[in-house]
Amino acid sequence: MEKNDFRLDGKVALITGASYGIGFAIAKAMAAAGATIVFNDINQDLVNKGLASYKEIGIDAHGYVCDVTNEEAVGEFVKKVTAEVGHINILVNNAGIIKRIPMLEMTAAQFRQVIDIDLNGPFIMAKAIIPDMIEQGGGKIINICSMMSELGRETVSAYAAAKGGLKMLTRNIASEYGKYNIQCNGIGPGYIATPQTAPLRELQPDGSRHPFDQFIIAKTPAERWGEAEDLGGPAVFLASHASDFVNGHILYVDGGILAYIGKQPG
Ligand code: NAP
Ligand code: GCO
Repeated sequence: MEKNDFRLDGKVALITGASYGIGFAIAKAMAAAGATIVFNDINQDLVNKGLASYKEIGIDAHGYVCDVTNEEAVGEFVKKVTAEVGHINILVNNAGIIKRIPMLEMTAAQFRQVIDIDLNGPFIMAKAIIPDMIEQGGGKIINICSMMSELGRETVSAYAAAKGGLKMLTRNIASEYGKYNIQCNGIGPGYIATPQTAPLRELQPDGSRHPFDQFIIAKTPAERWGEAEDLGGPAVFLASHASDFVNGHILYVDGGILAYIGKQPG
């Protein structure tokens, strides 16, 4: 093992939807390991907010407006980044949404929207970037999966279908492009305290913790929600030479939820 196997110096990392949240934390960790950071979000206001946040912590990031579901826009985005910043060595498919609606009340349009962003988006991004990775002799793709890549729960049918599909897209990219020295792996975060899960952690009118918040604490051996920063190290590992023989793997960073039956009530 070379001493700098965990470094990302000289690499360009593109993290989608990384103005804040998990994407921002992963970008922070990759920058600390030496990577040049590129990110996108769906409007200029969010990109500007992201650029200011990166600047605040000393990261000179490159921000672009791009909707990951728009194949033409993604093609232009990737061309622009390659011309203005350099060849993309690391792609993190992080952008994603969730809709918490009972399946029988969810419209097909709502279902399609989640699938479009959470599954079609990563496909479109990877398809746009893999050809240049092949030209460059290899690359790293990290798809941000979920507990819902393995488990279901009420109200998240579209999200679970998307994240289950993303697990298999990860394995398929690994299978199809591993021969070009492209490693495609997933990170499956547990329950992480970000804007996406804020509704599940809202204090109740009587000041008590949200029932779902209490449920997650009981289901997690670590007895806490994850912080976005908990995902930085695993992401740097999967983006670095230290993981060159890891391919098609979903690395669950969940405090032990998937291993644990849950704390007995009372
Ligand atoms: P978040 O706080 O909602 O951030 C998601 C980011 O993606 C936002 O910046 C969002 O922009 C952007 N985005 C949404 N649609 C997009 C599109 N079409 N094109 C480009 N960017 C788009 O979510 P998060 O909690 O950081 O989660 C990030 C990823 O981790 C998601 O894939 C999520 O499914 C996954 N995840 C989260 C958790 C968790 O507990 N938080 C656990 C497991 C997996 P807007 O603000 O404009 O929507
Ligand atoms: C939910 C949560 C989860 C997390 C995450 C868990 O409503 O159950 O939002 O889906 O976002 O995906 O790994």
